[in-house]
Amino acid sequence: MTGSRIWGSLKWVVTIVAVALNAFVYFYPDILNAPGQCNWHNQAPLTSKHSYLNKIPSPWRDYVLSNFPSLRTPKEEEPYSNIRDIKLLAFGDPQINGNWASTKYIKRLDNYGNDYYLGHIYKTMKNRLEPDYVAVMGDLFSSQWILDSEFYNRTYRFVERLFTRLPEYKQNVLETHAKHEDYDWMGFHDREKAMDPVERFNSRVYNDVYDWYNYSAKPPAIKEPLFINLTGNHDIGYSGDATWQHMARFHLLFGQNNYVINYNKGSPQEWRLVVLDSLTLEGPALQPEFLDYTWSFLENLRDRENPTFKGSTVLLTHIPFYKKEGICMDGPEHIYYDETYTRETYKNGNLRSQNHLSYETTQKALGILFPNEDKPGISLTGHDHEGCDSYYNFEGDHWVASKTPNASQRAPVREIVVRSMMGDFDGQTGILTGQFDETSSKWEFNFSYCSFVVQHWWWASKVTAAISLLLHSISFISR
Ligand SMILES: *[C@@H]1O[C@H](CO)[C@@H](O)[C@H](O)[C@H]1NC(C)=O
Ligand SMILES: *[C@@H]1O[C@H](CO)[C@@H](O)[C@H](O)[C@H]1NC(C)=O
Ligand SMILES: *[C@@H]1O[C@H](CO)[C@@H](O)[C@H](O)[C@H]1NC(C)=O
Ligand SMILES: *[C@@H]1O[C@H](CO)[C@@H](O)[C@H](O)[C@H]1NC(C)=O
Ligand SMILES: CC(=O)N[C@H]1CO[C@H](CO)[C@@H](O)[C@@H]1O
Repeated sequence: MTGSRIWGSLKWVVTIVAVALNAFVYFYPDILNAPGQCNWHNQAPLTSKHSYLNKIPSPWRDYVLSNFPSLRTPKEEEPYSNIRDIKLLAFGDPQINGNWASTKYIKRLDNYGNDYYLGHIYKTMKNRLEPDYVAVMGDLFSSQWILDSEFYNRTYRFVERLFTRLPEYKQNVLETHAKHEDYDWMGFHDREKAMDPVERFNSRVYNDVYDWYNYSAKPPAIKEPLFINLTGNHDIGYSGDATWQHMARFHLLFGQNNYVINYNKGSPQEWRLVVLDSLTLEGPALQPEFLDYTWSFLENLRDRENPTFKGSTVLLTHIPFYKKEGICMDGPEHIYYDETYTRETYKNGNLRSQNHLSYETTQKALGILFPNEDKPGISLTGHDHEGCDSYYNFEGDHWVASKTPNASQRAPVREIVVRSMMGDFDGQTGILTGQFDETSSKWEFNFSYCSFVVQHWWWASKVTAAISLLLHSISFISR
């Protein structure tokens, strides 16, 4: 073969590999996962706005329409239903890193690519499934020991690269980042301290909110899913080291740490979404006020909301509930600062880390959060990157975690520790579907994972595409 023929075949081999890798990366939900796993549970067949596409027999039509959202009947034209399925995507602990002066170039490149790898997962799943809710399960960042400037920089990446959204939904982040001034956490501290406990609670109760920027917008006419950010130990710290500065900037850019949203109140389809800051339930804490606030939230939920609440609860929180060793990867563990920690001696005795909530906290919190014995409940958490699935059964006089449900005394609460979306855990998306069963008059919940692969495949798709483009340009120029 002559040189130019070898060159010509190389060019096409690279091109074919690039096309194959890109197809793989864009269509991974259907290629890598069992049928149904990357869809809502019992999802109704999709329809197209082009009638000739509706003639394609299923399941092929669904494959085509899942992967090419622009061919679908627009969401706004869906028939209105007052019994709308609960459609939530959950992303476990992205933990994005930052760059320091000492960070090597290869690591910087890795961090840069990782943002877009995670963003690719979000974009693919959001376009495919059009969720009403998206929750990031805490540990948004890799470290709580960062300055405000770095906090702004990572939040900027969070909205620009990972979880992209329309401009009006990220205006606050972009403005804060552009101003780049240290946040006035003292002001936040003063306002919080002065607030009456009932007033604080009332400011954490919402009804039928589907859009943070327009409370009257209702699905399907919402422009973005309701985006929920949870506090993680890497965002605000464990209670033994969480400061007012941590709490203030989290509230500024990611929202409140505790709140409840009631849906369909007073109707059989009633349910609620509770966001709970599990980092500030136990101490000893550096700022004991945080524990007061979170417990006060739970107590007010018990006294003010529970008496009129008849539905199912969907709980979102970072730290899993107590369970015996062996049920999940992480067993129970609490670590406290002691005299061997000489760097900041004022923390001695404080809670330094925890894998689970304690047994006592678990008993109390589950009782308050899931008050209705006949209604199934579900809790999604983060923290343990491996993920886990178990049930809290009420047996005798207390809640016991088990791999299997036991409904003999009351409806169990399922706890799903959402496996991380990081490349090392195969870029997971957790898909939670809630469907109202008319016969039993109850919400039923189903959960599945849609898995991607380690980030190297995503990198390979970009690199081969770039090389292929380069080879084509060279051969075009040198013709
Ligand atoms: C944040 O990003 C800006 C540039 O956008 C940079 O000047 C600043 O040093 C960064 N902050 C930190 C703590 O690295
Ligand atoms: C808010 O939503 C309502 C109901 O969909 C709509 O009529 C209104 O125009 C929206 N307001 C804004 C500012 O987008
Ligand atoms: C979560 O954080 C994003 C990014 O800052 C923000 O757009 C969104 O509104 C936040 N959610 C809440 C409930 O504040
Ligand atoms: C289910 O719970 C009941 C008590 O409520 C207990 O007697 C029974 O042994 C449990 N069943 C299993 C399989 O654990
Ligand atoms: C765990 C769980 O709730 N799984 C349910 C998912 O949906 C199927 C079919 O409706 C049920 O049979 C499962 O029990």
